[in-house]
Amino acid sequence: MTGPQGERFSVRIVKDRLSDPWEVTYGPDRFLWITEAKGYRVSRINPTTGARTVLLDLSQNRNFPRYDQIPDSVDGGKPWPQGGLMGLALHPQLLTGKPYVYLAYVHTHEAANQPGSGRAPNYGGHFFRARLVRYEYDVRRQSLGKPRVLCDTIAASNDHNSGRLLIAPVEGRPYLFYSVGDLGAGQFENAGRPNHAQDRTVYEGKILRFNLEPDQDAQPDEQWIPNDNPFNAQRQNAVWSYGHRNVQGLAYATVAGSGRLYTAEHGPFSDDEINIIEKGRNYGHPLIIGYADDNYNGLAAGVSHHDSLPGIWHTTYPTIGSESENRRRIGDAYRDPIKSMYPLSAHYLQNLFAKTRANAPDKPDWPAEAPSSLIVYTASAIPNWQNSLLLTTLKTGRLVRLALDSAGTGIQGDTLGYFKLPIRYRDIALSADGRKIYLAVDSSITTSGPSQEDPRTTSYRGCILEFTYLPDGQSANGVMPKEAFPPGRARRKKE
Ligand SMILES: [Ca+2]
Ligand SMILES: [Ca+2]
Ligand SMILES: [Ca+2]
Repeated sequence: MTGPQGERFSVRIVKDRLSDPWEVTYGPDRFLWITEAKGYRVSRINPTTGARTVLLDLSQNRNFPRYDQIPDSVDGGKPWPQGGLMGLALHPQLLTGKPYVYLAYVHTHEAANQPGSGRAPNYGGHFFRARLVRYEYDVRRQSLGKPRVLCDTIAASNDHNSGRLLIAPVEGRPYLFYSVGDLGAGQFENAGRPNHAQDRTVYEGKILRFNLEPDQDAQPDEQWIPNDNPFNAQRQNAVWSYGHRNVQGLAYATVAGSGRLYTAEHGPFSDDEINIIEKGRNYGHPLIIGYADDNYNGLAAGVSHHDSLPGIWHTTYPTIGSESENRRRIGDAYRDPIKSMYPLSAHYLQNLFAKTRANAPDKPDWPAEAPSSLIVYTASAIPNWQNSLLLTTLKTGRLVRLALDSAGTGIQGDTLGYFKLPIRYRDIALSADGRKIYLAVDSSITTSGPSQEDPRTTSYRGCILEFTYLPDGQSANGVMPKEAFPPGRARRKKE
């Protein structure tokens, strides 16, 4: 496959028949560590042979069955939670004395024993609970054991669980960051559920920070919360930043001498965001969508046609009077995104909202891409790629490259798209040398249309794909093809 700047890649399936691979991490052992969202297994995969070892099966640790495989007539239409088994993070000293593996998964459906769909009345939502847990990796037995729970009371949903884990340093010391979405509170089945993204005492719509090892505090749950977290009070509080909608991309990199935490976040209809996360800051949701540029004035972060729900847009999301006024009210704590993809006009949004509220058959589609993961490309193997953000998308099935500016605090140049296919890319990992890109692909395809008949894509489901960069003139097997002399641009374009 050829990229927009003529970059050439070969592609192959490393491992398929996975049950919705959700996390793929390139370990210090040069193996791929993966979680399966529905299969609830943690595995190590040899990237060369595809051989896999299951290290842990968590399916006995959830109190609900595979609703996605049970007919609604049997389970009353109970939904599978968004994600399931989600984030995984490896301790930076995994192989040198700290054999710790951190996992996030949904463990409880609070309505599992109730009849019917389990949804609270008046679109009040589906209530699940998620857990963060640390396991120890036993290299000899090839298993994960000795679980210790960091937190098991994180509210979850069938929507916007986020679920990404990342270990990143703050002032030279590594911590565990975890993203919790707003649980979709304000839209669809959760349109009547209260939204807590602006409430710093609730872990919804937040990025949380935890210790990698317990500290000396008396309370077991506070042992996992850093003593200098920004909103610690009488009780310690894992919240690191707030005002988030659905952060599925978390990445850390040092650019121009400064380390930063970057996120990729889902926008509602427009305005997928790239943010730089700072301690204690407010990222605006649901009071400011994308930039504080007033395109959502008079609108909200969601809209429904259920007139039993509050406000003019029939949602628990507050009506936004003015984004710039909300920015002024939040004050110094507010941070605008460094990039919004893509700020729709107020006119387009007003039409979309009016037609959605009326449940009109000609509701317009919207361009939000649903970014599912993020990594910073810091290697030098692919020309021009150094210090680019790479994010995968669900809705548009592509890898997006955004070049950071020289300071690492802004985006410069075009939004570049790669590997576009009618599939849902879920996560990204890079080989240590930066030549290989590993992408996790959902088991389901939601895109329809003629391109779905591409025979190649029928096998690109529930798998890990490996894209290998081919330096100029080199073919997939490393041999210079005869017709590549001289390497003509016209030929390249046809591929
Ligand atoms: Ca503590
Ligand atoms: Ca924001
Ligand atoms: Ca805006």
